[in-house]
Amino acid sequence: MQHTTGDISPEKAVLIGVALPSHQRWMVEDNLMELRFLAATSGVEVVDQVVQERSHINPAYFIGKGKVEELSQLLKMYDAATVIFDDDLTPAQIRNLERATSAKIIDRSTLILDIFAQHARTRAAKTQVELAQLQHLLPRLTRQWTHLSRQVGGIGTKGPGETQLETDRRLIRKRIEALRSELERIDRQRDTRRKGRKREFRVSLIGYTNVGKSTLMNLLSGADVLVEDQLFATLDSTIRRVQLDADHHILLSDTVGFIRKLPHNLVESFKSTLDEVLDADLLLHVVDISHPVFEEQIKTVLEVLRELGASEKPILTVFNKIDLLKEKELIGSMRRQFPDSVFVSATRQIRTGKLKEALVKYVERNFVTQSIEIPIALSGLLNTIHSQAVVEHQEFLDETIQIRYRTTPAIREKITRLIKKASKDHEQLLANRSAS
Ligand SMILES: Nc1nc2c(ncn2[C@@H]2O[C@H](COP(=O)(O)OP(=O)(O)OP(=O)(O)O)[C@@H](O)[C@H]2O)c(=O)[nH]1
Ligand SMILES: [Mg+2]
Repeated sequence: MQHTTGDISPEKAVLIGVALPSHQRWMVEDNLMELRFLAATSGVEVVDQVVQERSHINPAYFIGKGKVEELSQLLKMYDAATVIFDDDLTPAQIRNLERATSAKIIDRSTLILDIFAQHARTRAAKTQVELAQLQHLLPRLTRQWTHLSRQVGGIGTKGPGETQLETDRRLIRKRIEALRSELERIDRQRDTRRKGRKREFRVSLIGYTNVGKSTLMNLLSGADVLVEDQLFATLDSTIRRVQLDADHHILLSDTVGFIRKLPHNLVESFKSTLDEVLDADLLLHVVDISHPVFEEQIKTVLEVLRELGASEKPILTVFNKIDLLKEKELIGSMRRQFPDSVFVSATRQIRTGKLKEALVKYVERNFVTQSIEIPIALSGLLNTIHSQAVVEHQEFLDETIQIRYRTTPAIREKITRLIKKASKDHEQLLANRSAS
């Protein structure tokens, strides 16, 4: 898509939504509002929108033939050359609509993919987006796709008797293969890094796009993750250590937001970015309670989690942006529906202390209690134990120290190992002394 830079005027587009008998009109209108936000994020100017009520989808044009006529007139009137549909179209529908209107026809998935492509910064994100784009494009390739063939064209790229379209398809498949193996390589590197983080309690921020996940990340961790009033400002995972209070800390990750009808290819290729979600001990589901359809957004997020295979994870729901809330009664009714949830404003820092307290409780649930008795000679280990665990009791006896502490199973293991090693070293020292 063309973007606004300098004095080039933005691409103009008309939005189209279809209301079938099973859809409620307000929902279609609301979906179009979101589509408008998507278009704006992608740098397109929306000049008008059309909603058609139909009893069924027209297989040839998606909308009715009469509406296609009306659409052509609208495009002429606004001097616009792009049409964006809220639904995904079949390759034949795209071809027919392009012929009938001479405009560029874009569906919701293509638009989302376009935004992802614009926002991708790292090598991993760029590779994932390009893979998803090509997989979406391949079955929809209707015209000559001269871009790629020009890029890699030349000797050996054109088989005898092949049409341009076939060549393009073949090139795309080849590129898909190359991107897949590149992703596998990136994944292997990530796995190595991930192994080092096993010991900590891990929390993943998840939620619909633009709800304030990155704002919360920055607030809790002092990180500097990009925050924007845009859809999909964040594409890559960021991980930070967050100290909740003197005794508890977590590893917090921020990642890509979800949206209604997230293209399947995209979920597929972002699976490794979303591995943080699968590895988490707790999901922090951020909801924008000031959004008119936040309850729909909650449902969408839970659906995507199911698709990822993460629906069994414990979830702490955080209702954000309470500063924008006009009807405060909503808080009461949501609290009844989600008894363990917290209500905050990340930007105004309202009740964010409550969020930390709730997180401490989750970390504690994972804690185990351990009672030990160590020789006084090993008192040097006390500092380490105090810094890694919550010490509940400590008593110096004649020759030993009794300690009871709480911590994660992994840190308990680490402390046990340290004590074993220190005892061994100590015994060795005693043996050497008595020998000399
Ligand atoms: N009024 C208000 N605005 C907020 C609050 N929290 C976040 N915002 C705004 O909401 C917008 C989106 O915030 P982000 O933190 O980028 O949201 P995100 O969930 O990370 O979004 P993506 O990464 O795009 O999915 C920004 O303009 C924030 O300033 C809040 O508590 N109150
Ligand atoms: Mg973000």
